[in-house]
Amino acid sequence: MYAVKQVSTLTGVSEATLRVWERRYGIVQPARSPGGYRQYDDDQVATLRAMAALVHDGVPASIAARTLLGSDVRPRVATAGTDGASFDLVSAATLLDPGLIHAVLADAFAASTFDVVVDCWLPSELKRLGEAWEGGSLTVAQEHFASAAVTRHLAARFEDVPPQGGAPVLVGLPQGGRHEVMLMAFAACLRREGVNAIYLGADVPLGDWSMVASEVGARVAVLGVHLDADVSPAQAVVDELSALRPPVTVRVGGRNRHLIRGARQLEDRVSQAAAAIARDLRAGAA
Ligand code: B12
Repeated sequence: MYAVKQVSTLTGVSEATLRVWERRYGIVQPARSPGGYRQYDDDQVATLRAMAALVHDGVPASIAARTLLGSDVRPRVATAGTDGASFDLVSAATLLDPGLIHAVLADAFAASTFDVVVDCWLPSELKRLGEAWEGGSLTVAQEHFASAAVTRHLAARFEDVPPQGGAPVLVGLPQGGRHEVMLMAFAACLRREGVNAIYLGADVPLGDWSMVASEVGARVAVLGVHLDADVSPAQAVVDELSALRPPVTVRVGGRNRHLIRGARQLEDRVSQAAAAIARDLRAGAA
């Protein structure tokens, strides 16, 4: 167990801030010694270190806490005209209210940087959406309503940045794959990094990948690999593109990416993954 002073040294966060994070966000709940002093365990120190790193990267403390605490915490996105009530993506989906979902998205993107929204807020909201759907409190139609609104919003952000030429990067899902939202967010990040992202979207047939790569002269492709059922179609795309001469380098993102052979794995945070590709392209190493 660690005392608050030791935790402050270990995390680089002042004792006062540690107490504020605990009181305001419930980020950790340290035990108390018989004398009433806070006592932190290793897991709690690790959580506070992660929180400190996010805040250091410019993530607002409230969003950092939400990200680390996962979907248990209801993100509050205030919307205009709702008498101060706080709404979120799941509430907007439940109500099937187009004006509200538009406001929730506009507010979320206005409240923070694009990167923070797509790296922190959006994944946590999508997970909550999944839990509500899985738990039966949201119908398929309500989930579709929300996913489609988010995808449209992200697509608009993609279109906001005109294509700038340069080495094309193909972005899509393998045959059968339909979990497109974070891929769209990733493609918008790529565009914002100045990369010539060619967005192919969901369920791209195997044969089309090499055809498109040859057509546009792409040397890099990015695939999202989510469900177990996506693994084998994704592997087939990687095998086919790597066999082209010259080969197309494939990068993979999504929760099942580690099951793919012959492709480099991208990290979870889509903005960071896009930045890494942009860096590699600039260095000629993609
Ligand atoms: C929206 C949604 C759908 C929508 C997708 C609409 C769309 N346009 O995208 C629709 C309705 C089509 C759908 C269908 C299905 N879905 Co669905 N879906 C979801 C939901 C709610 C959100 C998906 C999402 O965007 N997740 C993205 C983020 C939040 O999670 P993540 O996958 O862990 O991704 C992280 C990283 O990997 C990274 N990332 C993701 N993609 C990429 C890509 C790149 C390039 C990079 C760098 C990073 C990156 O971002 C996240 C950051 O932490 C999830 C719930 C959930 N927990 O994810 C279920 C979920 C993924 N779906 C699920 C299921 C079962 C299905 C169906 C099989 C249901 C059915 N019976 O038909 C089908 C399969 C469709 C298919 N063939 O692909 C399950 C999967 C369970 C499992 N472990 O395999 C989930 C988890 C829901 C649940 N709890 O049951 N789904």
